[in-house]
Amino acid sequence: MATKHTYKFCFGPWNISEGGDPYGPPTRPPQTFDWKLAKLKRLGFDAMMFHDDDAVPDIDNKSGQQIRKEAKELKKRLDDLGVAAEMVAPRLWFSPMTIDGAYTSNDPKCRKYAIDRSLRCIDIANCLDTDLIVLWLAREGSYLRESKNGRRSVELLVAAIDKMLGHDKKVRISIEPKPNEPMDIAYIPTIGHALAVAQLTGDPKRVGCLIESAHALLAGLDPADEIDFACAFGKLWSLHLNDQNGLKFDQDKPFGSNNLRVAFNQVRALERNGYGKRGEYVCFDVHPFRTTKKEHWLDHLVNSRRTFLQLVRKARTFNEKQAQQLISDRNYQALDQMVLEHLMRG
Ligand code: XUL
Ligand code: MN
Repeated sequence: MATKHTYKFCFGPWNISEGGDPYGPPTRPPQTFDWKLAKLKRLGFDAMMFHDDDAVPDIDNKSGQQIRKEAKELKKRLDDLGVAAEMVAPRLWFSPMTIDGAYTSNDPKCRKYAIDRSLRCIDIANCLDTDLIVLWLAREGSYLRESKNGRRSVELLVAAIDKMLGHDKKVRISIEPKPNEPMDIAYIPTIGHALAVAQLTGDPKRVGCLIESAHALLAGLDPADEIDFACAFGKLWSLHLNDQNGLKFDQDKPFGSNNLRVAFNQVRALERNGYGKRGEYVCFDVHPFRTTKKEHWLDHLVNSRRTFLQLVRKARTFNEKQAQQLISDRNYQALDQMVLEHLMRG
């Protein structure tokens, strides 16, 4: 087991959401960005993660100069509070220009929009003093496969990432794979796909990944295995812990809410790989339940961190020696029970 260290925690402004879903309106009134930032600080989180337009609203209607000015103003507010910016992610799924995908759109004007916006996102990251850009490739897929050419889509993705790497020689790109939603089928559904694409770029060392527990589960994979796989390549640069009940819409439930054992194994994988020792953050991409009252609005974040820390304790007190003996004896029945009883113990 790696030597013990403490973790740094992070969430994004979108994780204090209002409860709207495709079938009904919000159930909580919107809060301002300043309110969310103050709460993040008060709850003792270390960093905030940003979409480009969380950092600079209405980004498509502002000049490069105006964007940099506003990003610097935000940086000053973050500094005053002692809060870091973990990453910036271009929101490439909202604009009319990304209806048919962003980097893989069939329309060259739309592809250009996506790349220009990504370069602006890098400029914002520079102003916020983070070298990490996250690409959740939301609409890089199709509703029907005959509408796009899969091989060409991979080439377009690589070309777009190369443009970003060329725009700033220090920037690192973390691809956040997700197999579906909003698309029927995505082009980069797993960490294996993300890291394979990284190898096709001009500077593979600067292209890594972000694992989200729910996204791995939606791909039918164990998030702990995805963590070990990414870490074997030295490429796990960010993490969105949450939970998910089966193959349905992306639920972003509190960490451990659905399957404590799967959560325990994620924490164990993070511990054995020394995640966080190179400055990586543990981010919770979780949402309050729609039923949540205003006064309990932040509990999913606090609870996710609480569960995480308790599972760190569980990982550190797991009797590895006894487990190894059971493994040598191929007594996996006893190993199974040992894990359950360890998790059930107070
Ligand atoms: C979408 C998702 C996003 C990304 C950031 O499922 O997880 O919030 O994490 O763009
Ligand atoms: Mn996420």
